[in-house]
Amino acid sequence: MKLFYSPNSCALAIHIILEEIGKPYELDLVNLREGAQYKQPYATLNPKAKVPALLRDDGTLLTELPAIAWYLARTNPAAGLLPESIEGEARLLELVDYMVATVHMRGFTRIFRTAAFTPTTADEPAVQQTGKDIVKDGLKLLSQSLGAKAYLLGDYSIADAVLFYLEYWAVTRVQLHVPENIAGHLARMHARPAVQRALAAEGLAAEGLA
Ligand SMILES: N[C@@H](CCC(=O)N[C@@H](CS)C(=O)NCC(=O)O)C(=O)O
Repeated sequence: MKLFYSPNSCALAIHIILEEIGKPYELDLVNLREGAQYKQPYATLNPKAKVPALLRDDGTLLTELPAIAWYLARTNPAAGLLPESIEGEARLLELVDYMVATVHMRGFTRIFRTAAFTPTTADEPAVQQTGKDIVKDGLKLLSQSLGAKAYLLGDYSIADAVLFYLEYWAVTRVQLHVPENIAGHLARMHARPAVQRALAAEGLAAEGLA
């Protein structure tokens, strides 16, 4: 298996999940800053021009973070990365979709790719502010979901790897104040060896702790 990633992108969630599973895999760097997602050979392999993407041993490519995370968890049940009940799995998918489709795509993307949301430079501060508001509202809702639990679903799951990149970005890239239990979750994630290995491999170790 091979993960196509770019350092400090949302592919970090999949990188962590692969480390949690502990089976051999390869990493292939698609440097987003250099526009490698639009260049060959990646452009042909993944016409969506996004990371993460997972090249599986049968030669097929799987895209979209929630699908990759779920596939890895389902095909590696011994890692215990999914709740056992259907209700638990439905709640997990509900959270993952909200984190990726709303908090990341509608929130962080406005902050990081501001010009893509308006043709008018003068409007960019307002777009950024909207992005920050979406992220803050999202983290507030996620804080309520987390409550006093150690992890989003109680036991550790793929949803926590997804929450990690959001809270990590909030703290290190946007310097947002995050709710106390989200800061606690971030610290708990930093203590996991799989997270430490993924961060170190991406050159990100030791960032993001309050
Ligand atoms: N919906 C996709 C979105 C992935 C995504 O937006 N990835 C970003 C990195 S965090 C990317 O590849 N951006 C490159 C670009 O937009 O040019 C997923 O869930 O995997």
